[in-house]
Formats: sequence, C-alpha cells, structure tokens
Amino acid sequence: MEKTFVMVKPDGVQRGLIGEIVSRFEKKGYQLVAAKLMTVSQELAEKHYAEHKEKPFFGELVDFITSGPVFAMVWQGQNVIAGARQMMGKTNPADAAPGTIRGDFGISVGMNIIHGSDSPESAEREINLWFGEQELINYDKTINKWIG
Ligand code: DAT
Ligand code: MG
Repeated sequence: MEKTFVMVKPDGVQRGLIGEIVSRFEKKGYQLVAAKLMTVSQELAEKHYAEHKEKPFFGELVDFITSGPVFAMVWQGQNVIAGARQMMGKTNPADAAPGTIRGDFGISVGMNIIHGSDSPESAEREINLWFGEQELINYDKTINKWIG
C-alpha cells in the first residue's frame, strides 16, 4: 500500500493544528503508520530540502524548519501521495483553495503549515530520512476492506 511522508511544520505545531491535521487525514480514510514530535537538526533540514539548495530562500527555509518542534508522520492509503498534496493545497497559501489545509490556515509561503512528499520517489526518500524501519507500524484495520 502506498505511503507518504507528512509533517506539521513549526508554525502548525505552535498554532495548535496537529490535531486538526491528523483528524483530516484520519477522516479521509488514510492510516497512520508512524508519528513523532521532534526538533529538526540543521543536517536533517538540509538533507530534507536538498532539492532547494540553490534557491534564494534555502537559508530561510532551513532556519524556519529548525526553529521549533515539528510533527513528523507517515500515512498510508490508496493514492495517498497525491491525495495528501490535494488536501494540503498549493504551496503559497494565497493561492491555496478554501477547504485545503494551507487554504484554511496558511498565512505566507514561508509559513505554510504542512509538508507532504510530492512523488513516489520523494516519499520513499523522505520516509527513510525521517524514520527508521522499526518505527513504521504495520497493523490491520477492519475498515480497510471498505476503503482499500
Ligand atoms: P511544497 O512544500 O508545496 O512541496 P516546494 O517544495 O516548492 O513546495 O518548496 C518547499 C518549501 O519552501 C515550501 O513549502 C515553502 C518554501 N518556499 C517555496 N517557494 C518559496 C518562495 N518563493 N519563497 C519563500 N519560501 C518558499
Ligand atoms: Mg516540495
């Protein structure tokens, strides 16, 4: 079953949005596979955002993501990578549709509440970067036969 990496960023944690975000993913029918509240080291932040290394906002991005605790998660479900991106909304909250997480709660492109992997390759890379294999919990839910 497809898995993706999702993270409530420091602004989302500070604003008390962990529960709201977890709730939206649960209600959608996705299954939580792993979760942890953690601070992010400079090294992890730079690895996570490696694709943006040359961008002018890279320093700001790394400073932001290391500025306070984040809530890192792995979610599983049919088409969850694209589905999570749809639930998040566009990168800039100003362009994100109402009903999406960034559209409903985001303020600026720098502080846009949530991260989600953008492709199967990113999902695999990011899950392995943020979680050890033993942290991914495999369990059956009887609901799976209704949503699988
Ligand atoms: P996404 O988080 O939607 O995958 P991205 O991968 O293009 O977007 O960028 C990663 C993060 O970098 C994004 O969530 C917020 C920040 N960012 C992107 N573009 C930016 C910009 N023009 N100025 C400042 N921060 C930016
Ligand atoms: Mg991205």
